Amino acid sequence: MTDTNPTDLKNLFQNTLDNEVLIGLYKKMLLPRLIEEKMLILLRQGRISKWFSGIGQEAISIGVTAAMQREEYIMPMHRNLGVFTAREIPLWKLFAQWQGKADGFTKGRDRSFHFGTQEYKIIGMISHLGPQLGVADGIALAQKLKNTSRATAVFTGEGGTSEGDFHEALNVASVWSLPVLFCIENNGYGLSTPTSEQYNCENLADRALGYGMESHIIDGNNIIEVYTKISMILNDMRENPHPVLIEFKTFRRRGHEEASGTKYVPEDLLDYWEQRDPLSRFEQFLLEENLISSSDIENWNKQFKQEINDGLDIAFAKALPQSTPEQELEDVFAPHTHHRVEPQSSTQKIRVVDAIKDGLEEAMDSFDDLIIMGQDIAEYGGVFKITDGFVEKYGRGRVRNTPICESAIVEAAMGLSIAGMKAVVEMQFADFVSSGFNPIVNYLAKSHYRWNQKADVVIRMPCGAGVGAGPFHSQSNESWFYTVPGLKIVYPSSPADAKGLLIASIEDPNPVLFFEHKALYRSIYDHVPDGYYNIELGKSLLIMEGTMASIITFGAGVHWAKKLLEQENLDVDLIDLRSLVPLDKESIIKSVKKTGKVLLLTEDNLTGSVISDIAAFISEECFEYLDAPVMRLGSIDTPIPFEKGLEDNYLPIKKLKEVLKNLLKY
Ligand SMILES: Cc1ncc(C[n+]2csc(CCOP(=O)(O)OP(=O)(O)O)c2C)c(N)n1
Repeated sequence: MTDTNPTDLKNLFQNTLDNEVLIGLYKKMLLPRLIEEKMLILLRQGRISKWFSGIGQEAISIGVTAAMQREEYIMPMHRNLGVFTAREIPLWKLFAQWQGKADGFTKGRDRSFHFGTQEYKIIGMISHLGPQLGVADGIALAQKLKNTSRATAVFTGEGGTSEGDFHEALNVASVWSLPVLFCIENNGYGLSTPTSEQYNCENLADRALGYGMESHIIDGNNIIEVYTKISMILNDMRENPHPVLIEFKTFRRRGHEEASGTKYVPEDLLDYWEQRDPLSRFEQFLLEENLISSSDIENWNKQFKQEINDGLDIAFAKALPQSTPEQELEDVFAPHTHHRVEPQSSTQKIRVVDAIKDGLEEAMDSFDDLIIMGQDIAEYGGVFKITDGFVEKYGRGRVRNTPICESAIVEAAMGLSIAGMKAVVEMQFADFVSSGFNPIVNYLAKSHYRWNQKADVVIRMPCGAGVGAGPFHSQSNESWFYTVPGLKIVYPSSPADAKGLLIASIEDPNPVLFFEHKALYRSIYDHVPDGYYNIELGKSLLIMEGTMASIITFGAGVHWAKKLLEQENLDVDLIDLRSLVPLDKESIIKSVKKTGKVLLLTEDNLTGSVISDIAAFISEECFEYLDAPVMRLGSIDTPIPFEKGLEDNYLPIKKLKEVLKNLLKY
């Protein structure tokens, strides 16, 4: 609750602004209010499906957007209609978006405000709320690295501040001095949960102290206060990049979404805030100051209502998406054509780790906009020493130690991509990706399909068992991602492949999970070409050629199978898939049709593993060519144990010979 006397308008709006600015702010607030009123009518008529109301909160969206420069990114939430209207997005296009029309911002693939538009420098939310905040960090990082003197504004409700993403994003922004304006709209309720059940401190702005960050509390229902204070704060942030946390005190006057109502909100609270309506009170002030007249108000209402109706006419007449499964599939990934770069003839015999380091270095030399981020990767060189010496060569701007916050860093990588840069994120161990799972599967994976935004990010995943590292440092977790459309999965088994595939993954504008088997890092040597070269994703490699059966595998499995086939001198095809998405289905089919028998081998525990899916595919595609059931061999369905003997029992290596023998005998 911000002021005691809601009618002392002169005192409330202590005005230092030009009349033109004042009237502009008023009109900017009026438009979203009128749109909302119209939407509520359409909702009741069943002509739109859902509505999240920002009535009573317009001063925040409008004040912040008006204070931002047009080229600065704004990242709104579900109650920030004013951000979209203040950036002057054509109304018909907004309406078409809400109606799921083909000409909306997502071709009908996502609803309401879940979209971004580079044209208007607005990056909308995903439903999960918090990831916005870390993405803002990435955009602001790009601005800072490019010395643009631009700030980035991002919104959250007070409910969203309880998510880990909030903490991570603020911490990263503070540690890296990023020019992010974090705007909390504290509107009293998160769905039905009052603030008293959401957090246990007096002001959310106080949290800034813990992050070493500047903060302010602003009356979110006072457009002059919002606009003037935010303008000043932004000027300072542009000159001297640093994050600022703002807590706007306001109130959600309608239900969480229209249909859910406000039964749980005390009447007197609603009355209190109705008297403090940001639009009507400001209107009253402008009238009292003789800056506008009743007929002005009438005219603007008429004009805006006409514009809204015109926009609705256009949107309602627009077509629904006419699409085919093929067209939908085409948009899952950003288009990318592989341009083969031939390897040089000179080679060096090096290990997998050296080859990955080489590949990263070649990519850093080739892409000035490539940023690497990860825990302990700077001076320390990463726990596997892959980035050793990188800071000296590329500087701390491009080789970034991160706090322990996988979500925020994946989100920041997404933000870099939105701002036109490339990112490689090193997971210290693939196991820890679970702490950054949400932005990978929900933000990176879906953004091209949803609104045509590439996620130019490679996530390096040191994975796998065989090093006695126990349940949290040994997992093969590629299957966690295999089921998610929009992610590429690459998994090399040799040094030369690791280098060429890593470079190709970095060239690719899509999100790639790049698995690096730790047990192979220092045990496998190979002649690796010098210089820059790439290997196309989605092409398997026939490691050994035979006629009796096919072993199809990847990662460490390639070496287990190769050793056995060489020892036993067996006449078997050995296919190293090298990438799981895209999958080289053609080579799989060709080999199975030739041999008629197939063993799929994985290090992952069998249930739900990638090979299980490939087995189903082979059964469907090659049934009449098979002389034996499709066989699968993977680890047992337990967590990976630590002790060497237990780990040996877990892994499938010991069983490989017998399973293969049975297959050949079948
Ligand atoms: C991770 C996640 N959990 C739950 C939800 C469901 N949900 C959507 S909005 C919302 C309330 C958000 O409250 P707040 O952040 O205060 O924003 P407000 O709606 O009040 O503007 C909830 C619980 C969600 N979208 N994402």
